[in-house]
Formats: sequence, C-alpha cells, structure tokens
Amino acid sequence: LNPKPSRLSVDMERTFIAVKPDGVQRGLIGEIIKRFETRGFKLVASKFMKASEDFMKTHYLDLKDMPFYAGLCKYMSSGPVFAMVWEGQNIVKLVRMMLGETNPADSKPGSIRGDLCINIGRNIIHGSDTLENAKREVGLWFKAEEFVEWTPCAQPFLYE
Ligand code: IDP
Ligand code: MG
Repeated sequence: LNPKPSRLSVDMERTFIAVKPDGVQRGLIGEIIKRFETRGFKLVASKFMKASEDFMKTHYLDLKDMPFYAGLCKYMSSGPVFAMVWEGQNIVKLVRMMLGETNPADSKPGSIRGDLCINIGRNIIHGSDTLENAKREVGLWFKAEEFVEWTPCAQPFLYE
C-alpha cells in the first residue's frame, strides 16, 4: 500500500515514530525531530493529530493482556501526538537504540528517554520495535497519499 522506500545502493527501511502526548505537552517535538534529522534519517510523512482510544487499542494490540494496556491507550488518546515515518539504512534498530529503554530509569544519558524523561508511563516517544511491526504501524497511521517523495541533497554523503 505504501510507496516503496527510495532506491539507493543500500537497503532502506522505514519506521514509525510518534511523539506521545506528554512529549507534545512538554514542548519536545522539535528536540525529538532534530535528533532524527541530524542523525541523517529522511522524513517521509508526518502529521499532528489526536488519536482515538480505539485507534490506540489497535496500535498497542500486542499489549492487550498487560495491566497497563487500558491506561496506556487512554493516555495516548488524551491529547495530540506528532506522528512520523522516517527512512534510513537499518533505521528500525537504530531508532530503538536512540530511544533508550522502555523505562527511562534504565535509559543511558545520550538516548532520548535517558535525556528527556523520568517515568515509564510518561516516556514521551514511540518507535516501532521490529521491521514487521514498523510495516504494520506505518500502514495503520498513514495513507499512501500522505507520503512525500523527495531526495535529500545529503544522501551521497550519508551512504556509500
Ligand atoms: P516501548 O514503547 O519501549 O516499545 P512497550 O513494551 O511496547 O515499550 O510498551 C508500550 C508503552 O507502554 C511504553 O512505551 C510505556 O509508555 C508503556 N508501558 C510499558 N510498560 C509499562 C509499565 O510497566 N507501566 C506503565 N506503562 C508501561
Ligand atoms: Mg513497543
């Protein structure tokens, strides 16, 4: 359904990232986007939106048996989120490393959660954990026409 990642000499991947309602309220959208931009990843889709509780239940379906599932879905639909799709070589894994651990208390300084938040239930950002989930989440959050096709001028300096 989604347009294919740009054709380059390297295999490109796409991942889904969202600044959660706590990150939005704390004014961290710019700081978070900056980290992915300066890493060299390419933004291919984004939108500022409020998700419904049912939508968040679908997004987090894997966690439906966890005790925090209901509260998580309620929280994630309580205010606006900034949803994005980013592209790059090995991006799913690299973004997860940039996020830090699920619990900010276990996240190293230098990671997004390790630098910017404190509590596991208010960890400011979502990033897909596997390529398979990335594909599912990208397709859940974005329609084909929401993707922007473009070639960043830095591409030959980021990839051999
Ligand atoms: P992830 O966001 O690092 O992939 P998941 O295990 O997929 O972590 O959990 C999804 C989200 O659920 C977490 O980012 C966090 O906001 C919330 N969460 C996870 N574990 C707990 C918990 O023990 N208490 C409260 N919220 C939790
Ligand atoms: Mg997860």
